[in-house]
Amino acid sequence: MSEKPDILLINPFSWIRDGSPAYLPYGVLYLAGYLRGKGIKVDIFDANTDPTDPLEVVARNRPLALGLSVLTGPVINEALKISRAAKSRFKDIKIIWGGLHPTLFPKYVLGEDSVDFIIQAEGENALFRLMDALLKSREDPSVRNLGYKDKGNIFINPVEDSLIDLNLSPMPAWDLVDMPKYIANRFFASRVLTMNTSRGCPFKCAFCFNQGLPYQRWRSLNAGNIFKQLMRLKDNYGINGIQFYEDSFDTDKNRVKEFCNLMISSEAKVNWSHFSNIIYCDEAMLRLEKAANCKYVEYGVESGSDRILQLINKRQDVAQIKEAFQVCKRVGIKSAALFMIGYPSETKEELKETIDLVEGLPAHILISTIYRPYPGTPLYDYCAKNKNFFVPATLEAQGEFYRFSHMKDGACNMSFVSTEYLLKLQRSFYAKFAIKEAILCLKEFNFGLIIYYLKRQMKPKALCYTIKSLFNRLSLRSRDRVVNE
Ligand code: B12
Ligand code: SF4
Repeated sequence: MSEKPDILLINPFSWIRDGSPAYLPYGVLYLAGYLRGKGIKVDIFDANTDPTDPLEVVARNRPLALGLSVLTGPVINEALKISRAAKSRFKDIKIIWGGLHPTLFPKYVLGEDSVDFIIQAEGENALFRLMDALLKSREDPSVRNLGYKDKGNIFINPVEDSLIDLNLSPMPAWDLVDMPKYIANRFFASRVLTMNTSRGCPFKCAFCFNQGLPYQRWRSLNAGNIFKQLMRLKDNYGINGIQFYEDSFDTDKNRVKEFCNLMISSEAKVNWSHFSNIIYCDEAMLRLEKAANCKYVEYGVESGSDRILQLINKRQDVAQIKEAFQVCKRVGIKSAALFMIGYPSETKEELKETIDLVEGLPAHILISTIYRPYPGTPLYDYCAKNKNFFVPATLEAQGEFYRFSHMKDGACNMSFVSTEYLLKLQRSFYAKFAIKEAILCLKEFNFGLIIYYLKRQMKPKALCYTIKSLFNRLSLRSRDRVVNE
């Protein structure tokens, strides 16, 4: 850290895969770039790459404020630990929470003693205005998106409808995090970083937080700016792959076309991948993407049951899903199928339809998660009404409840099948995923990645999980065969 920052943005420990974090924390990176451009002194403490106690960093720098980035997951508990420790040691420090959790649960978060302010929704403008006021030792309760406390009462201001122009904003402050640690060896390139070039999503899936949040309308960097960011990463960090990690990369077809043409004409030699929607699948477009070095597309398949697809308001049916994966195969782009199990009211027969669908798809990667209700979504309301579901009452319990693959008791199982079956099924998908990935590495001659996977499997915990998954897979398969005979 060069000079004393006015605000220290904190990315609390959130997710590490095999010793290194895979996804850059674009929330704090964009915020830091923006604040810096407005003359606020800012630094980032990234707990995913730095094992130092964050309090030591605070003690050394004594910033006026800490800004914690918190989504709805176990990261809540990490953020709580930091906030409480910081507040008890440095009484005057202002603690601000931003990100999706305070956006969705403003009252719960402001109810926490150690938190002074929350900022909902898009953070740039509101955080700048709040910091500006704090630096001038005044209060500005009119800031849109702000939540605060006064004499024990909680106030939550309306959410701003006008959003910043991403094309006029500074680049993310990559220089403030340990970038080499984020460079990942993936099957489609050996030095991959993530990029985030759009916000919001035009779809309205019934389980997704995007529902009903007005600021979530889709907006993006233009093709020229995507290309500029990509080249900056290539020149500064020597990468040869980019994973566009955002809700809906290809909503604007012209943007993607222009970007592809830039990649083709510049001969940038960077492979890339992105998320997409089944209904965006278009053979001509994928061919252009392939010519521009796109190697891999991840689709939200979600379910193999048309009833469930309707229930979750996913604008696709099973026939369209099958066709999209065939198109990828024809074009020669690798594909991933992302799907969930354990939807409210889902039956064993419907789960079987999902198994049949995803296992029959020519997808290279399968990623399954177990459904969890997020407040603010229609499916959450459905669970509250039909399953008597309510959000855990404390922040700690929320962090625990929204843990990935965590399902210790039946309390959060919204489906009509047993929790045991869901967990077994998920493990069995993991086994299939591991096998598919191993085959892919062999086919691609990616020996670096093969060695890396072998090393990973040597760890007792990982080995146990994989063996258990394989057994689960075999036992579920033989049980299904018996049932079907
Ligand atoms: C990259 C990513 C991850 C990464 C990194 C997360 C991170 N710290 O950035 C990792 C892999 C860690 C991750 C994990 C999980 N993720 Co995730 N992830 C994403 C993804 C695809 C992109 C995030 C991103 O870069 N956005 C772009 C930036 C610019 O936006 P942003 O982060 O929201 O930041 C803006 C504002 O929120 C705000 N803000 C953010 N931080 C701060 C801090 C302060 C102080 C202030 C004032 C403002 C502020 O200002 C920013 C700029 O405007 C999103 C999809 C999405 N739409 O965002 C899902 C998403 C955030 N993830 C989601 C989920 C469910 C998870 C998991 C719970 C999944 C799981 N079951 O394990 C885990 C939880 C991990 C944990 N330990 O708690 C959901 C969140 C739902 C929710 N209610 O929170 C999303 C929205 C996906 C979805 N469509 O459902 N995720
Ligand atoms: S397409 Fe993805 S990000 Fe968009 S609403 Fe559906 S689940 Fe959410």
